[in-house]
Amino acid sequence: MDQMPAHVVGSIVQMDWHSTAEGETVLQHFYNPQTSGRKLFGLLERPPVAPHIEEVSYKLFFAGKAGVGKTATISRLAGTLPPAGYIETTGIRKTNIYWPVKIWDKIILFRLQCWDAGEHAVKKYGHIFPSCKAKSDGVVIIFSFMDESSFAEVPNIISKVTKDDQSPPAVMVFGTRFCLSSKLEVSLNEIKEFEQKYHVNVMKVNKVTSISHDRNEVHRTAPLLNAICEKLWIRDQEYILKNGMTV
Ligand SMILES: Nc1nc2c(ncn2[C@@H]2O[C@H](COP(=O)(O)OP(=O)(O)O)[C@@H](O)[C@H]2O)c(=O)[nH]1
Ligand SMILES: [Mg+2]
Repeated sequence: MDQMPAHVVGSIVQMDWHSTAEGETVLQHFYNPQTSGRKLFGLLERPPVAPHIEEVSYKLFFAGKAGVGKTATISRLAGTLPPAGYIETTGIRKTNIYWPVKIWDKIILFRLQCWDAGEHAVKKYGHIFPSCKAKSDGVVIIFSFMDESSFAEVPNIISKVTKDDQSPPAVMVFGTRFCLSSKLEVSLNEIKEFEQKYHVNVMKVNKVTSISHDRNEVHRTAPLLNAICEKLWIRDQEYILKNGMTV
């Protein structure tokens, strides 16, 4: 694991920028007028934002026990409807998510290529996990607050995705089905200990009962997307710094 202390989330990316007039103007191009949800962009598409806006592209791998909500979380980040009911992801699924952020005084368009694989495929075919992990810039490890065993697996996944790697991916941990009014299987004390031990912030993803297709969806999802983009940005800066110093 990296030895850097966990940074303060929101110290680089402007966390409330999407609610400003400028942010809303840019985000306008990300909606699908037919569904009023966000648009999905194909491999060769890009949201029609001003051409001077710089685009950066990253590969993100979503890992975690089957059923914890990897596919549902990606749909939520993409602003699209999650699949109805539980369908195990077959093979590898890639979803492109475009998200604009403001870093200092500059708007940067992040393209997050999210890789997600079904448990069955990972177990059956040995190459699936390595190919999802290969050259990934970030790994989002997902566990469920309602499943203690999924949380117990997180340290193993961290070591699996960071060991023997010259430039390990940024590691992010999301806990799904978080709900203060229910009895959680994973306690907040356990989370605190984990955060101190592994120097990562655990992002709590609220239990979603229904995804409403309104533009407020963006405001609920923005903190997660901003935190991901900030982590990736910091990893790049550290990489540049490290290599600059060793040359
Ligand atoms: N209530 C609730 N259900 C969820 C949440 N996330 C996922 N689910 C449900 O849990 C099941 C498994 O989710 P899925 O994303 O397919 O898990 P995966 O195997 O990790 O990709 C699906 O039926 C989802 O609808 C959540 O935050 N809240
Ligand atoms: Mg899945």
